[in-house]
Amino acid sequence: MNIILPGGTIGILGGGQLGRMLAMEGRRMGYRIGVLDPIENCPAAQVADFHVQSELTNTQRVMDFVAQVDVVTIETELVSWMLLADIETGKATRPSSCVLALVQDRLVQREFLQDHSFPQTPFASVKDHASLTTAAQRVAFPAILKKRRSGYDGKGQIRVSSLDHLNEAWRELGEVPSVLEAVAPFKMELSVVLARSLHGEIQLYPLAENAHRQNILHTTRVPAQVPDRVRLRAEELAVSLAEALDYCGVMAVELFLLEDDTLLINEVAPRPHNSGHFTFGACVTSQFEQHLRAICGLPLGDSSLMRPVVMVNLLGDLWRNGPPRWDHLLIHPQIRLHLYGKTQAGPGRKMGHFLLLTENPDQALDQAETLLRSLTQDNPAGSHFTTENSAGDVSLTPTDDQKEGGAFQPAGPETHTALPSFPMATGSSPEYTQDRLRPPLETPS
Ligand code: AIR
Repeated sequence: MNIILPGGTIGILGGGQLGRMLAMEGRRMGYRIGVLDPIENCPAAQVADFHVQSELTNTQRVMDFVAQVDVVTIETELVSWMLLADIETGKATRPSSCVLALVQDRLVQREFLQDHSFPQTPFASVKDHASLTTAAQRVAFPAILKKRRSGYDGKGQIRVSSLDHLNEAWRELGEVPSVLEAVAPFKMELSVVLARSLHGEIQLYPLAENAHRQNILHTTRVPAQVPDRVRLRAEELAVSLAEALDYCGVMAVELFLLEDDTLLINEVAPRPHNSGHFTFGACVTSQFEQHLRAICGLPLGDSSLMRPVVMVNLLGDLWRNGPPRWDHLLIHPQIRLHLYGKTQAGPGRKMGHFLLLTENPDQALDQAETLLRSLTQDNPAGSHFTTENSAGDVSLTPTDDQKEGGAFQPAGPETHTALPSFPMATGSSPEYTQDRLRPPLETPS
């Protein structure tokens, strides 16, 4: 394959936040970016060179799109692997349809891990009513029934604690092919994000320590606070997996750390990953640039961490009582805010994230929680949302009235909630000091 240099065109199937950050990094590097996604003004379309508004399943539109680009990649597993197989007969496609086929079906993924002797939790296939009992004999409760396809962020899965409960869950999921997995008694959730180039070169990002809330990633702390031998084992598992898949691009391996320091593989994501968002701001090369380098046949960038960091996801729930208080967050110079440009804020929907760069990873999680809370403290009275549908999604489009004032006016500094003083990361330049650039944190309310 020829190397694709800046000036070439990258086609991304899917236009959510991952596509957006790929597009941002790609455009910075001088690539043209095309995005295919059904939603008008989706997050990636807002920053891409061109957007084809189409369902990911519309073969004709997808093929027309692919004809306009030099290399194709995905930002969601919801792309059909069969369509990807058609695409790759005529166009460089990374990751490959084989990898996607394997990863987008939980059972196939589990069987692949088993065949390659990777450690994982006990599991069993559930394909019909009769297999529920067999599955319950093989997998101890508590367990999780997960649809084989199309689930992410806890969607399409139900935790079960008895056979009756399992029967109910099976009905609730629509009696579709599923997998029953034993709940792993983990003490910590970890992930390894890595990039593998076309030539097999690998760059590992530092091990990430993750916390979830309601099955959705809440925070990532890097470096993970684990002994070196745990880190080395996690890296070894991730590298072996990337090699076993003959992977090209960025991928993430989610892991559970058990009490005895055993590691189990939870799942593999064949794309940049939410737990790798810290790289976009805290590492020399972000996971997004790294993915583009890999799929374009270039050497990989340096994945070193420049500063310890905590990433916090910003979910749609934060918008419920009005716009979050970005002024409370942005008062801190060590914060990097990313908002994805989504126009509807649903409960549990990922709307953005922030990074807290720090020299003090021990305290950073508490500090990040304080900052997160500050976003909903002293919300201006009244909601600025124009509509709310039955799913609880709120539109972020202001009415004309609201555009003129009220809730949309940034509140003055006198309304800042008192926040603790956070130790600054040590910058290389002495002029970037807390005192000179930052207003005092303990502002009286
Ligand atoms: N995504 C893909 N797999 C898992 C996640 N979180 C990202 C992709 C996708 C977006 O989430 O960027 O396009 C979909 O987000 P939403 O809020 O529209 O469901």
